[in-house]
Amino acid sequence: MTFAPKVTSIDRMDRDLTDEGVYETVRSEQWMSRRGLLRITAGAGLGAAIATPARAAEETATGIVKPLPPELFVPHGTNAEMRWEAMRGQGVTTPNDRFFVRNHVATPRLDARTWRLRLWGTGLHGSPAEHAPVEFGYDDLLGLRSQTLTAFIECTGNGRSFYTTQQGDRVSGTPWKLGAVGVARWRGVPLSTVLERAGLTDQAVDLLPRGLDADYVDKGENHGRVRRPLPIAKALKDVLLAYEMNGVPLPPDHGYPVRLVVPSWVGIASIKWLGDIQVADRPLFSPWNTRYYRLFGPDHPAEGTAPLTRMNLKSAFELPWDAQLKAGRTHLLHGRSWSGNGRVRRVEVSADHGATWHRCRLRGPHHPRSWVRWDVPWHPRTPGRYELMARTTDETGTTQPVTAVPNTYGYLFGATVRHPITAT
Ligand SMILES: Nc1nc2c(c(=O)[nH]1)N[C@H]1C(S)=C(S)[C@@H](COP(=O)(O)O)O[C@H]1N2
Ligand SMILES: [Mo]
Repeated sequence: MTFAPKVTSIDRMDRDLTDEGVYETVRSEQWMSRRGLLRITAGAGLGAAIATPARAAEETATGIVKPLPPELFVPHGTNAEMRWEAMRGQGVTTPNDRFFVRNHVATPRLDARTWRLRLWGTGLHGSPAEHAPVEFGYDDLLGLRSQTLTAFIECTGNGRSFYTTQQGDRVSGTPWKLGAVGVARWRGVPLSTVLERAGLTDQAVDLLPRGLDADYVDKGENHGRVRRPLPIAKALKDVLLAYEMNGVPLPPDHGYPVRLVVPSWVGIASIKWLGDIQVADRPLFSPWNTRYYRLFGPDHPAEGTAPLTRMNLKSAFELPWDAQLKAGRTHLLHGRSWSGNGRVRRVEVSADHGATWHRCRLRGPHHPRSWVRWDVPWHPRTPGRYELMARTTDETGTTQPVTAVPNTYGYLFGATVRHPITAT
């Protein structure tokens, strides 16, 4: 997909402002020089008053609407992880019935006929914060020129459990294996189109897209509705306001009627059940870019790293955890690899704890925002327990390491995963 981003004063700067680390420095500098002071806003105020109240669907214990058959999913509280064997024999995309769900609270049931997307804030022409927001209905979006994009969405904590099981690190959060990722063909309107129609100014710095699901309360503390600042440079580059997933309207659990798809970035950026977007001429903050989604811990700065942006590299076998395979036979192993940095270049598999690596055959398309399918033959000679490892190298030359540097929330586990197999 190619977007023609609008050139703003921000784009003209020569640093890569689609990277939030660099961006954070630059925007702080801009703000400091412009106002002489860095003010912190959590994006409260008008936004709260203009939100459409969302009716939560709590019919199920998980708050998830779609069925979660045990052959496809492992439930984790309000979330559901895809079992990797469910991708065996599938095409590039993850069918909607098995796409993982990551919900802070229950899936809200929204009505597209009354739904509105509201854009407001100091980064829009003639719309200071106290003025009426610019509104788009569902049909308005359907009437704009659409684009499609095949991209993965992956939870930042995907693979988190391996910090503990492989490395003995203590981390907090949902103990995902590798199933908090999926690839879909998303269709919708480029966010840049809607921003331009809403009257984006050259002064706009940050967006704060916010969901219509209920407030997120963590250990008694109410953080308000799920919302995470997005730099204008990324918003104008390749972000989609998606209303379709794999050829059908977005299912309720995946953001109906409209969600953001922020390719290659941490899943939290892809706000579901989008209700409003604050457009500001200054940096914005929310708990999702201050206290969450930075790396904390002994190996990181005390205040945490810059907010996380791109996902890292991972590889997964399309096999059950603890799969049983016949010994004395050759099996064609299948899997997928992906990287937030761009295209996957190479995938290798080891069955001897990394002593020797075998190059996999890459199959089908491998687009920079998606994953690539691969296969490799494997012959377990004798019955017993094995560990299969897969690692990938992407177009930047980065390879999955043997161990991952830990962080307290267990984000971005990127090391090779040791997949247990029993040969019988
Ligand atoms: N409004 C809203 N948007 C959200 C979330 C949420 O709980 N509420 N979860 C985020 C997180 S952490 C992830 S990983 C992705 C998951 O998308 P999926 O459930 O469609 O797989 O949605 C993101 N968008
Ligand atoms: Mo996530």
